[in-house]
Amino acid sequence: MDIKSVEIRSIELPLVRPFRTSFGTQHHRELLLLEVTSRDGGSGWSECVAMSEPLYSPEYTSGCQDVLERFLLPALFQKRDIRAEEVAEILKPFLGHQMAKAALETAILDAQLKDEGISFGSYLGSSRELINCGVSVGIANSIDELIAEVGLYVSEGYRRIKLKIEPGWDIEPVRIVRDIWPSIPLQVDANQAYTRADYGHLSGLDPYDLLLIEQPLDEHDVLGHAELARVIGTPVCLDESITSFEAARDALALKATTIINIKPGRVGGYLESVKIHDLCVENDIAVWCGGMLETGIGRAANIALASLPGFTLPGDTSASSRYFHRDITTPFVMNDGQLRVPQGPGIGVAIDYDFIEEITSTRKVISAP
Ligand code: NPG
Repeated sequence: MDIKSVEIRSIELPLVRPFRTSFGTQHHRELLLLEVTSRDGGSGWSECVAMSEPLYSPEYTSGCQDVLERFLLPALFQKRDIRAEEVAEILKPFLGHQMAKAALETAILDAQLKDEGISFGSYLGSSRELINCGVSVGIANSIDELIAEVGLYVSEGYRRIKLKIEPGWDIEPVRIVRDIWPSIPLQVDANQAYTRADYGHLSGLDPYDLLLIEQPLDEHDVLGHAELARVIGTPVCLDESITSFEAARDALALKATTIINIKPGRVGGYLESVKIHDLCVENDIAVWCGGMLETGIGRAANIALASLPGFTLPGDTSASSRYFHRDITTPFVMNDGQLRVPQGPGIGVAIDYDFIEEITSTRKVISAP
């Protein structure tokens, strides 16, 4: 596409309930929305999944806005008529900033696919129309609150439960949830909250038949994860450590992970995600699609990705109602624990422009020279 301009907005949406993890509690989802407009009138949307503070990853919303404006957009504007497949290579000289890069590539891909009349799913290699949904449950204030929240999600039909854990909130909540729901697929996510001193403690999760433990150690401690994987029974799954195809390849070679969580923002986009998916399929490694409290715009593309054949485990791809009272697109409604992959061109969902307008705190249009 021949880019005319890119609009970057900051929006803030209240969450239906606070979401507590080992790296903090979210009450709202603040994020950037990008709309890329082409000279022939087409447009494409994306969301940048970075959080307001660099607590999950080094990126954060205002940092993303800055790198987009100062470096990434000027680099793209140097070339007329860009295809989404070229974006990563053009942006490669700028190190890191996967979430900002992913947002730019995704908006361009949306515009390109809308123009060509192709859905994200078909383009990425979707193999089914419905995906199985999991749900991520934050650290609760009490065991009673935890049971109530898990009970709500189980009654709504979610096919897998993920519990956030941290030191002091791990074996006991897992034991109780497993006791009440003996056959529900269950997994835990530590977001790097443990150290190499905790291997013995984490083996205390072994009796509870967990699908996996996600990112127990520091994101840079890949060898630590390999050591842990040798001494605990629960399969180890990496999230924060997998920031690229190369990181995934090396973690697999080191046997630091036997399952991979793919988050397109964390790895620099949907095209890199497909490369990681293909690598995992070749190596017989299960993958699942992570979530970062996306609005309907990011969710639509994630659901398309989660319909690729290697995504054999339910993802953190929940219904819109899990996050927001009102979404910024037609809401994703779960039926029998599944969501339907959008079939329309591009991300394939209708955008609620009026609502976006209402919740926009800042907006800036950056025009190509
Ligand atoms: O359903 O989108 C969701 C949330 C899933 O737990 C979830 N995400 O560490 O994977 C994570 C966590 C997260 C949320 C990470 C927000 C970063 C930001």
